[in-house]
Amino acid sequence: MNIEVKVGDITIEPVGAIVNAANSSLLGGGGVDGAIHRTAGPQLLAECRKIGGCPTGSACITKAYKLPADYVIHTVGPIWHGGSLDEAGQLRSCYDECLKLADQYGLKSIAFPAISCGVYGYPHAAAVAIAVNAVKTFLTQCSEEIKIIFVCYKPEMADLYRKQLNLK
Ligand code: AR6
Repeated sequence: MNIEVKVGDITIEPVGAIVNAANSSLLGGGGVDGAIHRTAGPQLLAECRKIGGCPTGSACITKAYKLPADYVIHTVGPIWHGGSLDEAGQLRSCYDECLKLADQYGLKSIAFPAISCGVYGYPHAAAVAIAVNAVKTFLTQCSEEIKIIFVCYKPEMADLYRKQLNLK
């Protein structure tokens, strides 16, 4: 499987697209969203403003401006409310929609942060299981070679991905 797990800052990844864990306004925020907008520069916010928003579970693509990636795929993860509001379905949809865009744009690599695992409060192990399942399903169905990188800010999160992927 063409899947890698890394600890670090997603904004330095020179990939086809980095995924942004955005909010539905697409107008920036804290966490990985703040880091991406800070590094990309104000043109990213201007392009996001034109898009006008993105519903939870959906994704949209922009240029990456000063980032080393070619594109940013913005997706809006669910806020965790205890699990009865289809948070799992919405999180799965985030991964599926991002991967669909990567495929449509013919990207060779895509880097994901742990969507919804910061201020949105999704339980980490459950979120990691959804991320890994979505990516594995995509890779078995996809005809093109595409590399998937899970970039984790914290080593504990990387351990969860490695465990889910049966990597050492
Ligand atoms: N590189 C990789 N991962 C990161 C980075 C980074 N530079 N910075 C943080 N993380 P969060 P969410 C990890 O809160 O839960 C924003 O304000 C972080 O440790 O960024 O989906 C948006 O505007 C965590 O594991 O996203 C929304 O309002 C993961 O990225 C809201 O937060 C996601 O944490 C979205 O919340």
